[in-house]
Amino acid sequence: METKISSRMFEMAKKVIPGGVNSPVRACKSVGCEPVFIQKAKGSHIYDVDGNEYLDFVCSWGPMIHGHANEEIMDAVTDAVKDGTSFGAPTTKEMALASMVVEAVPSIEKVRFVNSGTEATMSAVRLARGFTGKDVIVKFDGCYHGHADSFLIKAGSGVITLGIPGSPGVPEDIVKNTISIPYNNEDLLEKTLRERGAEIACVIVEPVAGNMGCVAPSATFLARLRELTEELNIVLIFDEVITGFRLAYGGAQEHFGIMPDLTCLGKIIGGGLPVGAYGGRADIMDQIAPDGPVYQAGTLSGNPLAMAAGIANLRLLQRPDFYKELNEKAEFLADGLKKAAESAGIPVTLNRVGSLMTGFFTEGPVTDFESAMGSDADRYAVHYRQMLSKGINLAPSQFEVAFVSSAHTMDELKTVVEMTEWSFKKLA
Ligand code: KE4
Repeated sequence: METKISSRMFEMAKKVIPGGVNSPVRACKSVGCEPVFIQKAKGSHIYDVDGNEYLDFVCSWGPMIHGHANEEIMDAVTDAVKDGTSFGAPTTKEMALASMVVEAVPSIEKVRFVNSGTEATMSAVRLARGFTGKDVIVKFDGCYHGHADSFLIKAGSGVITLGIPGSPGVPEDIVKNTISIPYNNEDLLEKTLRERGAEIACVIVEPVAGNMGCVAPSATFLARLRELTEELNIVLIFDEVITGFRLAYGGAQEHFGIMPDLTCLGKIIGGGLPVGAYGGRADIMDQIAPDGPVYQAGTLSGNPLAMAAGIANLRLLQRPDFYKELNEKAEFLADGLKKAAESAGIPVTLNRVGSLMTGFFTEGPVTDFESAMGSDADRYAVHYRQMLSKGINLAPSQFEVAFVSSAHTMDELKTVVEMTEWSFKKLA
């Protein structure tokens, strides 16, 4: 692949943007190469500034569940923009999308839109603290909830990839109220919640972890978490920024049948435009200003263009059999990758939930942060570069997930399996 223009763009970008990127993982540091600059995208493909074409499994980190530049979503945004871009006032579009979210997500009675997943989780935690009058929060090692101070302790995406345990700039005073324990460890969870329940405002969890790579909850983990938080007056927050509208139209909470008190959303509900949201029990949400004392605000929250894209995105998800077909494609791909590893004789643990998956370069099983960290990230880096050279764009980190979209065709997935077998054999 000729990437001269990307290289030149990267050098120029680094002069005016830290690291030349607006989000760390995009710098591709952990996979040992420079990022390519994307010119445009359509369906399952992205095209870089040197004219190279790639089959895309990053999908903008989740929003592009229908593939890129979907006609209905483009039309919805094009129509909306003719009426203006932002008013800073209520609109029917934000009410329409809020009604769709309330109808779709089992536990959400009321929802507030913000502009990113980070804003959603940050606001949900403040709300839980305000509602309970307690300060401590519990998260899980390897889970990432955005870059708000309270979360940057053994976070997942970005922090793990760059090997930063927490982050400079986060005051000790903040993280002293954050407890981080291993994912799927029910004994330690119960011990922690019972010992410190009187101080714990909330537990925030990725119901399927996507930021240490794909790690599924054990058969009993989420139910146990729900039982304990119910008993101990602790708000349970599902961070469904990745899983929301991805695992099912009602998200992971529909998929697993577990009802949290608050849910954070992002990515898919914006159809590629900046949106986040937090919602849940009305008695909790009513504590949010202006009706309640817990403050949260945002200039562009509920932006009409983003709302239009989100409405179009969710409408497309309502097609009968959408998730069945999407998950069948993902299952085909995952099975093919497993067979490719077996055929090449290299240890790969393939974790998949719905249309989210990660191939960990380790014997496995991978059930938490520690076992995920046992993966050979250097080997993944070689695999990433080899696949990119064949026009297949994987996540530039062993500790992220691959996303399948409805735009990926079976023929394309067959090609990916073939290229994977070629790459794995070169690694063996
Ligand atoms: P944003 O602030 O990036 O919109 O959302 C933060 C966030 C919150 N919760 C979960 C479960 C998330 O996965 C994320 C962000 N995901 C990463 C990728 N794993 C975004 C990619 C990036 O940081 O550039």
